[in-house]
Amino acid sequence: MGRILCFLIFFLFLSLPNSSLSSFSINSSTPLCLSDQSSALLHFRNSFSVGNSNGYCDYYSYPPKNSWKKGTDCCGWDGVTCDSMTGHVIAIDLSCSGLHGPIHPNTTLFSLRHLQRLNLAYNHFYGSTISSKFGGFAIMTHLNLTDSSVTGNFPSEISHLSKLVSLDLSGNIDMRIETPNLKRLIQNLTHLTELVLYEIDMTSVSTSCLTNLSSSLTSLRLTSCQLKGKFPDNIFHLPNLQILRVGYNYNLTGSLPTYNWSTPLESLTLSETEFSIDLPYLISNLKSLKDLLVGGCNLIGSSYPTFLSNLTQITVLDISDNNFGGQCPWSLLNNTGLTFLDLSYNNFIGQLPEVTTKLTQILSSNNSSNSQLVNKIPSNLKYLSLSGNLLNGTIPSWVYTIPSLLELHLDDNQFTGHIDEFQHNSLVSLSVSFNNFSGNVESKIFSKLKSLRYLDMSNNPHLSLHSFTSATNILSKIHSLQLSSSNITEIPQFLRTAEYIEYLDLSNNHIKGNIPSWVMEVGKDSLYYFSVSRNNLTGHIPSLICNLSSLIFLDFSYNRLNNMIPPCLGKLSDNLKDLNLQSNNLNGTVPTTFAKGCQLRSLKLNGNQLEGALPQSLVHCRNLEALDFGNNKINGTFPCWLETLLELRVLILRSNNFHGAIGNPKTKFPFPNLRIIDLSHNEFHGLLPTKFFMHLKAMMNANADKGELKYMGDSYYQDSVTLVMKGNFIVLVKILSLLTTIDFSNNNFKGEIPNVIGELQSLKGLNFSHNNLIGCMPQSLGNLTNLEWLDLSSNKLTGEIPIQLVDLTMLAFLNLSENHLFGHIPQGKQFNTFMNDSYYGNLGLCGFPMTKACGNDEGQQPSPSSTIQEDDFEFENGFHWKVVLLGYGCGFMFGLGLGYLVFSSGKPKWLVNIVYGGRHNKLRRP
Ligand SMILES: *[C@@H]1O[C@H](CO)[C@@H](O)[C@H](O)[C@H]1NC(C)=O
Ligand SMILES: *[C@@H]1O[C@H](CO)[C@@H](O)[C@H](O)[C@H]1NC(C)=O
Ligand SMILES: *[C@@H]1O[C@H](CO)[C@@H](O)[C@H](O)[C@H]1NC(C)=O
Ligand SMILES: *[C@@H]1O[C@H](CO)[C@@H](O)[C@H](O)[C@H]1NC(C)=O
Ligand SMILES: *[C@@H]1O[C@H](CO)[C@@H](O)[C@H](O)[C@H]1NC(C)=O
Ligand SMILES: *[C@@H]1O[C@H](CO)[C@@H](O)[C@H](O)[C@H]1NC(C)=O
Ligand SMILES: CC(=O)N[C@H]1CO[C@H](CO)[C@@H](O)[C@@H]1O
Repeated sequence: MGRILCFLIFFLFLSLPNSSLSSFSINSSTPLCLSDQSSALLHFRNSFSVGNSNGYCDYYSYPPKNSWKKGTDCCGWDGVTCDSMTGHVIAIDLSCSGLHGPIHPNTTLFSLRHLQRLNLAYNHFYGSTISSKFGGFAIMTHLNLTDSSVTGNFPSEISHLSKLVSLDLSGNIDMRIETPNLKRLIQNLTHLTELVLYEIDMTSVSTSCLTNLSSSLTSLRLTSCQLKGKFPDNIFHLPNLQILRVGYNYNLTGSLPTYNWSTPLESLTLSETEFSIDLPYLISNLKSLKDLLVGGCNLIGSSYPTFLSNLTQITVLDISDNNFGGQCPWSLLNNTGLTFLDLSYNNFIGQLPEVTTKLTQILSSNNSSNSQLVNKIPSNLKYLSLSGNLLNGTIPSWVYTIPSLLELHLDDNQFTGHIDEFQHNSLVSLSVSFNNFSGNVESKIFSKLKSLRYLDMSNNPHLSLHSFTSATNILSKIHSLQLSSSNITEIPQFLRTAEYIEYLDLSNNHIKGNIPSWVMEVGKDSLYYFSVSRNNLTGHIPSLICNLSSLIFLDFSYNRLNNMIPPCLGKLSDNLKDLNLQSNNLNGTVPTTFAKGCQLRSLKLNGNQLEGALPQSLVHCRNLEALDFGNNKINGTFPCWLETLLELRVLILRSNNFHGAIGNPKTKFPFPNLRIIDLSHNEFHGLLPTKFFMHLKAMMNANADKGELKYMGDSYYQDSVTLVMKGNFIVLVKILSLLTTIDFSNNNFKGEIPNVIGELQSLKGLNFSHNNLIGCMPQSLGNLTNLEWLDLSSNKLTGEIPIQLVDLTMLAFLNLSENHLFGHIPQGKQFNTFMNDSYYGNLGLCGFPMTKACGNDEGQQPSPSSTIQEDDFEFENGFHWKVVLLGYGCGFMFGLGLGYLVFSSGKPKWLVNIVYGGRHNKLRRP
């Protein structure tokens, strides 16, 4: 989606009627450049170094501007325009010039007082702020700093530029605008026709300040600005507005005018907003509409887009992600002007239409009423996405011959048949993954695709890729290759010359043998994502891997790699964010050289033969979210030094040789974000770490992130861990950030379960089984209302099962077996679903489902959700029950622990009888 959006933005740039580039032409009759201005220009340009240009400029091959030389007439330099009368420099276009470095606040640029147009777009100004001195260009009409890495607050002085006609500061994602400055700008810049601020942070902007936009405005572009609140209605009535793009402001609400709406709007983007849109109404009103982007919108009205066929002028249409069903509106393809069509993520059915001549049209209309026809190849189409629908059938031949196509997305449908030879050499991005394509993919299919950068063919189980992976001399421009789950047995040979490869996913195949060293050579400067997870790789991980200095994500998990982890991997972590080597045969120690500034976010080494201690240098990795060292032979004491990692959510030390007591936190706010901790199957001893439990803030707030299900990890990478949940091993492919579990099972923890455990209210799983815990089950367990599994088995717990547990309505798994619990098993709700195996080995428990009955009055079951009031026990038989309960009963804070003493010493049996007998009237001590 991100890439698509990116493309969209690039693409829409291009589709603007007048590119500002063309307006900087050099007039042959201009007088010579003034010498002070010439040196100011040179000084300005030379204050930057010249390096790589912005990706946008590469993509569209912007010409270099090389003619700036001392001693030549500056009015003849590329991108410089002088006034024909005075010789003053009035326009500078240094866009896409690869300028690197900050703009100094005292730069000589500001001495060029006569500037009317300044374009510094697509350079790298390294987080410079926009100096207030920009406000000194009194007669400036055009200012363009798009995508040039300027940051900071938008200066109020820009509103001094009262002649400004066009302002473009878009794409500077670290720049902010606050309401007062935007308000001032809008009030003072009354000549403004273009206001382009997309991707600038407007989180705190109050949308009402947009109400007074100048009526001369023709273009307003505020896509992805984090705008929220209600979009002013009157903007839809601005008499000259042709371009309105406010999409991807997820919390922006508003509605379209319902009457008297006549507008010259040609381009409208409302995708991914909360606008209510009556699409048929919109289409019948906007007669001049050429671009319409309403992906992921709140559409009201018809669910079948027949009305779309009325859009006969349309060139750009995005109705993705809207639950449209039925046949695709293929007639759109008859629009010769159509350049962009996104129908992805709907429920469209049927087959792609055939393109037909008049003759065959007559023939086929006779015999197949189903088949759809379009007049001719949509020859201007640049982007076609049909991803995520229910389309089937084969890909008709016209699709392979659209002359200008840049992107084709057919993934996630039910297409069948062969993939044919692509005839369009312009194609940049192709995805056919998650379909039922079959047959042999010959390398010649791709031989014409000289510009292809993105290829995703993964998950077509019947596709044979052997001749494709053994081919050489194809796809030399490839940046991203996805061949996951494709039955391939080797790393594709053509990658040997793929010097631009950035993203390589070969996971879940049958690749065998060693990791070839040429991969480390080819991807040296570019490869950032590399997964060969779930293959049959053998041998060691070559230290050459550390050549891949751009790596952010490395996944070699689930192979048969052996030997040591190259120690240099620790040093790679000034870029590396995710390192996954789990389930191999690696031995030796965990790399120790994590340096300050380490960027690591997840480190998964589960299921190897690693030994030695954990390296303390991991604390340099301040962004760590997930650490999984489970199932190794690592020893040492509890790594409490990890407690200062503010982002740490998952800590898994399961099945190692850790030992010793956990002790107390050393800092005030230990593990503030921890949600999953698994220390099971080690040799930890001592008391349960009450002081840590008291601070596990992320486990306390049950409602914090309920609303939407958020998964951990970036969009390109989802975390997964294996946990024991409800008694079974379960691999959680995506860790719900809601999931919180504690597993301390199979250690030697002793003492009682602290009451404070009841404050960890977002816990879904709690496992203290197979330890030496004593005392009663705290009543506070009844507060853990999200609990789905609870295992306290094989300890020495005593007392009754707190009746409060009946209120744990999510509880699906309960194991209290092999303890010294006694008394009546609570009845009702979930407790009716647990069987004997939840309780066996507790000789004192009685009632359903145990065969042992509870004394004489089984008829009197406690009401399911009754909670025990202290008052219930006061003054019966002249005895002060409250005191007794506080002193000896389970589940009352002060009495914790004493309960156990009472029974292990077998002491005041009578008291126990009275207490429990008094409560349920049916306890019989063994
Ligand atoms: C509006 O523009 C005028 C003329 O340039 C300027 O003097 C004034 O300070 C500006 N007002 C604001 C609020 O910026
Ligand atoms: C800003 O400059 C870039 C690069 O020249 C151009 O593509 C874009 O259209 C300009 N913005 C405006 C609003 O003209
Ligand atoms: C939308 O608003 C809600 C509530 O104010 C907020 O939690 C959420 O993060 C916002 N969503 C986006 C994408 O900004
Ligand atoms: C589409 O066009 C047809 C024929 O011109 C017209 O009857 C219908 O109302 C139009 N639909 C919309 C939504 O404009
Ligand atoms: C598109 O072409 C097909 C086939 O000729 C035809 O049936 C259909 O009516 C056309 N649609 C439009 C809107 O022109
Ligand atoms: C294609 O999908 C349609 C609608 O879901 C279905 O009726 C048809 O049988 C499918 N055709 C094939 C070849 O699978
Ligand atoms: C042109 C000019 O005066 N440039 C100076 C601007 O300020 C920086 C440091 O703040 C100096 O290094 C430049 O020489």
